[in-house]
Amino acid sequence: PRAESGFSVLSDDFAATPYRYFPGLRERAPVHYEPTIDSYFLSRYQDVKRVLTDHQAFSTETLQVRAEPVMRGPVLAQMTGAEHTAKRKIVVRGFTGQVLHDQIRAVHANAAELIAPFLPRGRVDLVNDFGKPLAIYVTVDILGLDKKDWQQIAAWHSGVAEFITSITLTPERRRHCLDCAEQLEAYLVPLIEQRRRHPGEDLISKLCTAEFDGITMSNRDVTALIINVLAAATEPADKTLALLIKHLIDHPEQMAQVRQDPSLLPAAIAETLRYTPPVQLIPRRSEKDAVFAGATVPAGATVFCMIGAANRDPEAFTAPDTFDIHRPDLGTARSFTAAAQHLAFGTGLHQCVGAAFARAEIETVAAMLLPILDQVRYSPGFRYRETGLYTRGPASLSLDFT
Ligand code: 2IO
Repeated sequence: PRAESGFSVLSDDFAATPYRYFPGLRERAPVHYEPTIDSYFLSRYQDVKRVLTDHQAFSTETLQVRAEPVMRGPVLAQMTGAEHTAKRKIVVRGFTGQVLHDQIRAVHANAAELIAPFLPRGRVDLVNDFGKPLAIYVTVDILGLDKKDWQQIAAWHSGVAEFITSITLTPERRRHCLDCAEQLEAYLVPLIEQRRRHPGEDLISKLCTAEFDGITMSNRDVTALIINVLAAATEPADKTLALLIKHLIDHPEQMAQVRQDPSLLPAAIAETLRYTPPVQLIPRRSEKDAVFAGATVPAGATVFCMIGAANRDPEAFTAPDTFDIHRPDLGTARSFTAAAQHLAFGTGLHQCVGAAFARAEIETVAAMLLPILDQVRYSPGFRYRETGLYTRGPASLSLDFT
């Protein structure tokens, strides 16, 4: 497929199989302009890396329209300077050490509870039966929300996620998303006020009482952060898990190796994130004219970093279209840190603050599932299909086992 005049990343063809178009984009249209949304799409590894690390030239101002309306306040990724440093440290503390250890216990308990009813049946849709509810259950536990509200929270989350991950929204859908966010905010604010008075061990309490360099979080900060955590811990989780299991099913030799040696799981997760990043687009605003491979992006433009395309750039990875958990250029040990080679968590100052949690969550669930899902294979007649341009993953993954 050629990425030339007339080609659009908003076309049905691209949505069906984006990976087929990445080589053409990288080679012939590394700065691809979409007139209908007045945005530039960058597909080369070095260009994406530059945009995400040159914070002077490329800002996160895009989030003011893409996120703030549903986050009900400014999120971490929008902040700069001392405020960003302090509040990021507070959030890091909420996902490290003993706290992370307790969160992973919750992951394990929730995963065991959710998979149990499917064991006697020998069949599960890993996305809709398991991954999606699991992601919500875990987030509800971490935030110390009431488990009985999970379906309501899941519905509000869908609206919030739809808003953040849509390239275009009809006025009706936009209204629906904003309604979800407003109801979620109305649900959270009294809870935040109560936790301020009587703090517990949950993340909401920790955010309310935290202080760094004299900087503390307002109710608006906490609300935005909680909605941010809800979206960020939920939206990519079921996708990453399903993609990992899919790639291992499609590569039986590597599946056997991981089953035999679970210490290979981090490499399998990192390679899944490189090969098929669940977050495919990261937006930035150019603060001055910028030249890429001869093409100019004007100041004030919206720039989308194409993470899926960058992660398969042959300039950055050898045989990029091959799934290989042993690839030497993966740098597994660093894959969940600031030194990661792949760009699935972004890079630079705003790199994913939940990367260590994400790795621990997926590793815990996969380590639990693999022995249970003995002889795992696609269910008869199952047709694999991925959806999403912004976040992307399997629509479903129907599996038979034992
Ligand atoms: C609203 C796509 C859910 C994040 C943004 C500030 C969200 C931010 C991301 C990821 C995943 C989302 N951006 N996590 O890309 O916190």
